[in-house]
Amino acid sequence: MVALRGALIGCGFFAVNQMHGWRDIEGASIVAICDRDPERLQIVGDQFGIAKRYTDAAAMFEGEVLDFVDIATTAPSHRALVELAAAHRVPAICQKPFAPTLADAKAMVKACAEAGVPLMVHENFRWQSPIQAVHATLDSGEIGTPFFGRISFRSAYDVFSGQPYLATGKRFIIEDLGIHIIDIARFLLGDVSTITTRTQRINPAIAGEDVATMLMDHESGATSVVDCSYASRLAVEPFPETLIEIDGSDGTIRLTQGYKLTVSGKGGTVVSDVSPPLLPWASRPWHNIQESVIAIQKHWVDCLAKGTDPATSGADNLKTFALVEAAYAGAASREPVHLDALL
Ligand code: NAD
Ligand code: 89V
Repeated sequence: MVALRGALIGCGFFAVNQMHGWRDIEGASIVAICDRDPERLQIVGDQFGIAKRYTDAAAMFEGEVLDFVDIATTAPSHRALVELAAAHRVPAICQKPFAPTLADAKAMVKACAEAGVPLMVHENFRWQSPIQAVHATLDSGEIGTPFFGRISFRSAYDVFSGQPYLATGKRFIIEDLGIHIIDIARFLLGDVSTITTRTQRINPAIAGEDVATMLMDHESGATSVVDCSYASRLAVEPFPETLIEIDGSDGTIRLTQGYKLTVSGKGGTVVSDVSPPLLPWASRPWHNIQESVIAIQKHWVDCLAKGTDPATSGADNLKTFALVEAAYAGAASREPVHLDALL
């Protein structure tokens, strides 16, 4: 199989994981990289042996023949870069959060649809193996029809040292982390019709909210609570584990700290260890997220080969992104927000 020729834009903190992922995936390789910061370009270029280096994305699209581009910059640049890819008819992966606003995200989906190129949002949390295990259990019918879910991420891990920009934005936990947890809720319980949100800022040293509690009505009739905190000091720091409770008509699922999955269903109670593997290049505690990077990138390569839509296509991710916008609107108004008005 001829490897797809990819390029990566944005050689920052998280892109290193994506570069490791691409190095391990058969069927695709990164042939060029771009960062407007020459220092990051040199660090990542040298680490992964990439000779073709650009400080300007437009010059890279002009100079290279590409099968896809992987955009790993922060949100303010996403729209311009995705539109550039679409103008060159190059399929694009775009990191989360998809864009600064829902209007931008919709324009990006439109640009790629009009150019006839696939667009996937790098929404990787649903690809974590413990989350996939919960999804497979639901699919098996073991607990019947789910009617309640709690998807929870509570931590006091210092995310600001690796990603200093997280401390400075007016928006923090919903936009950066809640977006993943909301997406997991959609993945497990289906699309959402209404969201009610409360936010708090506990850490006085940051600009945005670091606690968010969201109540969601799913179109299936299920109710979920999505709760996120970076202000919760626990006996054993759980970062970056997402904990899950799902109750169904015939049983329950519990994903508890330490990657322990307990399923009480039609066949009795089964407890299993669903810890993610520690890949050779990964490091604890990030290995859970790092493994999901390679999983979503493999999915992208499969989708390009088969001509199918990625699970987290741009169009799909509009529904996750709209929930983020709705959560902020609802936190401000203290009223429930209906999603159909946004989509
Ligand atoms: P970062 O600031 O460390 O890196 C971004 C890089 O992009 C920088 O080196 C910057 O110079 C470069 N850049 C910005 N605009 C550019 C442009 N127009 N052209 C070329 N280069 C440009 O940020 P980060 O922490 O690596 O985060 C990047 C993205 O990844 C964010 O959207 C963040 O939310 C996301 N992220 C995702 C996960 C995940 O699990 N999916 C985890 C961490 C971060
Ligand atoms: O996954 C992310 O998007 C990261 C973190 C886990 C720190 O929230 O920004």
